[in-house]
Amino acid sequence: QARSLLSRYRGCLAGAVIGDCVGAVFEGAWADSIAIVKIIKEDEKIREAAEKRKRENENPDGEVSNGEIWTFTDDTAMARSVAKSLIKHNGFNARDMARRFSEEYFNERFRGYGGSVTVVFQKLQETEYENPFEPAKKQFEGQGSYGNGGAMRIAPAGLFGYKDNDFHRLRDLAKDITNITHSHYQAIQGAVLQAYAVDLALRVEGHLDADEFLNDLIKQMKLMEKETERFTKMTNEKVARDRGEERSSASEHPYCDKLEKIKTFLKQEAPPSPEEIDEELGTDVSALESVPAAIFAFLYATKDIPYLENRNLFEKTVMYAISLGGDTDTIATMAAAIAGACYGEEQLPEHWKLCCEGVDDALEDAEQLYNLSQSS
Ligand code: 8NA
Ligand code: MG
Ligand code: MG
Ligand code: MG
Repeated sequence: QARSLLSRYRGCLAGAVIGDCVGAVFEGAWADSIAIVKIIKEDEKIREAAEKRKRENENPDGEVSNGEIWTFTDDTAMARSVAKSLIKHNGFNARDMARRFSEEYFNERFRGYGGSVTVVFQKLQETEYENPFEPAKKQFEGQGSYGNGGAMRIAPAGLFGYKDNDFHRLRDLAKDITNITHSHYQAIQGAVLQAYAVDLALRVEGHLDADEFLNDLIKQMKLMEKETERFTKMTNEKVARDRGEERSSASEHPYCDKLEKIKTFLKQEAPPSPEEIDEELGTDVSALESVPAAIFAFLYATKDIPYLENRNLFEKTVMYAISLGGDTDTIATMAAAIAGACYGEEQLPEHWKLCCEGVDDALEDAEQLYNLSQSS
């Protein structure tokens, strides 16, 4: 099935919005054996809302629809700022992006932002975006935030960087975008990993080879983790000392370890349980414990999953990602961005597109990013 590049761009950004909107319903939920059934029920609700909307649209003289809407959260609010800033400047402009992040937050504070990132918005505004990277560096006593707030918004960078076909340039772009709010190396590495995954997904032709996909990611992440190896070792040892342990057993290349673990999960006979996935990959608000889960969901969706037999690969990715529990909107938005880039807009269910807030806006941004990718 040939998927046009434009369809992939649109699938990626609109897909990300859908993952956020549907995932947000389940944010913080614990994964359990009936998680998928609850998600199917929610999907039924969306289908009914879409039917209602369509009927009302066909009958313009009838009652005006105040039809139910699945609203987006901080993930989409920030992703659209990234997209619009890249489009406006045909590249990265730190001050402009910082301003967009902050203004978006102060206009709509209710979008469910992370607990600490709002301090950054406050300081950025107070200093009139003079030094757009400074406030983030001061977070967590100078450590920087390791939250997934960089990775959750990075998909437009994957679309913007696609034409260069250059991992180093894409890495630098994802770093810059993330550094405005998240300076911890794990937040940055997670955002780079997610950007790479989107880029690779855009390039998948025909059959998706999970091993090849993972090996490509591991190759790039090895280089990145090599650079932070010594620092990671020091940090791990300090944490161990603080806990009164003699040695640290923590890894110096945690992203590569998790990507390897995904390979194992995909190969093993019995499907991994939600508990195992949470334990080995993680499903929380940190970048390290959510980006690998999103990549895993995307790859696992090519398998047979109970209750999802009649769904396409995009739907399976989103529903399975949500079923992992934890930071569901963010894991689903990241998994959906990758799946949308791989499978194209054709796989986005009509009723999700109709009822998720912000889909049309994302489609327009995607179109403009596509146009930029076609001009040099
Ligand atoms: P952030 O930078 O505020 O980080 C999120 C949280 O991670 C912080 O509030 C801290 O608890 C913790 N954290 C990050 N760095 C450190 C550190 N160096 N030391 C100790 N603790 C640390 O915000 P963000 O933009 O990264 O957050 C993104 C997530 O928050 C997304 O999931 C988004 O949807 C949102 N969110 C998630 C939930 C949830 O429970 N899943 C709820 C509301 C909002
Ligand atoms: Mg969110
Ligand atoms: Mg955990
Ligand atoms: Mg979240």
